[in-house]
Amino acid sequence: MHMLAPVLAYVGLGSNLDGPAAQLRLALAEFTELQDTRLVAASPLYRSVPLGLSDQPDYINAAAALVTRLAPLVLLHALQVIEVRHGRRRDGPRWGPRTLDLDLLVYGQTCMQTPELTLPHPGIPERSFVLYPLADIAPGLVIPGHGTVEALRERCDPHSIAALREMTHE
Ligand code: A4P
Ligand code: MG
Repeated sequence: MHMLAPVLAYVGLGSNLDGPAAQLRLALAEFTELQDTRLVAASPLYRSVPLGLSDQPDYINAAAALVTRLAPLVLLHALQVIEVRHGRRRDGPRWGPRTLDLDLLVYGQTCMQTPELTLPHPGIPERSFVLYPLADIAPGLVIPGHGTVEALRERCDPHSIAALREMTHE
């Protein structure tokens, strides 16, 4: 069977329900079980002010690097299986609270725009909860059309995000 060459991809993790930090730590462990995929880096966890609906708990956010032979849509579907396993429901409001949100931020240098998948993820340039963790694991990563993660992070609001202390149980 034809095998795809390995590609470096980045995933943004977010949760603000049912023990968000534990949700993220478990999701990172589940990444190590993904078929044809290796977890190569994970950022520390951050606490961030909710974007969108403000009447919801703070989020815990992180980013992870994967080397994968899965095609973009196959990887997205594998991430959605993990979201569902974490009790993710899609009947709430857009940008409302969730147990686990996994966004495919970047897949190599691929640019695509389909109803199911936009790459790179369009929210990256203005989201400090994406750029702070991503800059920890990939400061020199170029977001196609937007420059490096480090340069984007320097331009984003530092007041809406803070590193989470280690061993916090929230
Ligand atoms: N989709 C398209 N492109 C992608 C991509 N690159 N990665 C499609 C993942 N999914 C992508 O997503 C809706 C649809 O987007 C999917 O069916 C997929 O095919 P969803 O996860 O079902 O719904 P959602 O997450 O509620 O919508 P959306 O617009 O993706 O919201 P965001 O942008 O994920 O924002 N505040 C803080 N502080 N931290 C957060 O993590 N997250 C959100 C959610 C809001 N506020 C937040 C945070
Ligand atoms: Mg999402």
